[in-house]
Amino acid sequence: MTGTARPGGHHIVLVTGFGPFGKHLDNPSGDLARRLDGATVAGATVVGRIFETSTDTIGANLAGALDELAPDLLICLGIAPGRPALSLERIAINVRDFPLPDHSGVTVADEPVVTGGPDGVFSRLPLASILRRWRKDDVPCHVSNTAGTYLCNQLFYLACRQGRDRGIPAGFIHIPDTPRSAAVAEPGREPGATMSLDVMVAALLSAIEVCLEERGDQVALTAGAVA
Ligand code: PCA
Repeated sequence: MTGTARPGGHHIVLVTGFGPFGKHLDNPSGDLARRLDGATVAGATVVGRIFETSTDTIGANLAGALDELAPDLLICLGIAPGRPALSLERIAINVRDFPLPDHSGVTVADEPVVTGGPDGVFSRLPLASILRRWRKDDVPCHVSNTAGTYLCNQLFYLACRQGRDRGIPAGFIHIPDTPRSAAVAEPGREPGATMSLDVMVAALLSAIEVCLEERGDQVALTAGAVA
């Protein structure tokens, strides 16, 4: 594993979630980060943080948490309402094009995340190994080729770049609604796909374990999609 080994070999895993946005007053990605905070996985300590869903603060919040904690692994989480499975995001793109205002009321149309940055950056998490573990554990999951153009893509893009600069694995996982968050966002509506927070907590703990065990072996990612 790369990263900053502390005295005694103690490692830190940073897991981030988001606060509310739009009609998603109850964002399960924040709940998941909170639930994982303080967990121990393979001797590493998980620190959960919740970021405001605001385009102007997200970069500083990420950089601040990375400077403070110097983690060995960074996994960012956000909700993708309606998706039926955990989405291992493959690529972040250098676009902010918001379908709705952020939580501070800011809307951005067709602007880059980082001016002059590369068009796209790949996840630095061992996606194939996580996918294999989740399939073995019967966790609904897939590799997604788009994280959208909203705050999650913005954070994912920044996380990949920061991860590369700091020499640590970093990436993004979109999660489904929970039964409760779906009911809060769409009161009175038939719920779409949901997944319980307990299932997601267990899945994230095993994904973290896989990331920490990964020796950097190249495992082919067989998760192609027809457009
Ligand atoms: N999901 C949104 C932003 C915050 C969140 O949890 C997204 O997919 O961009």
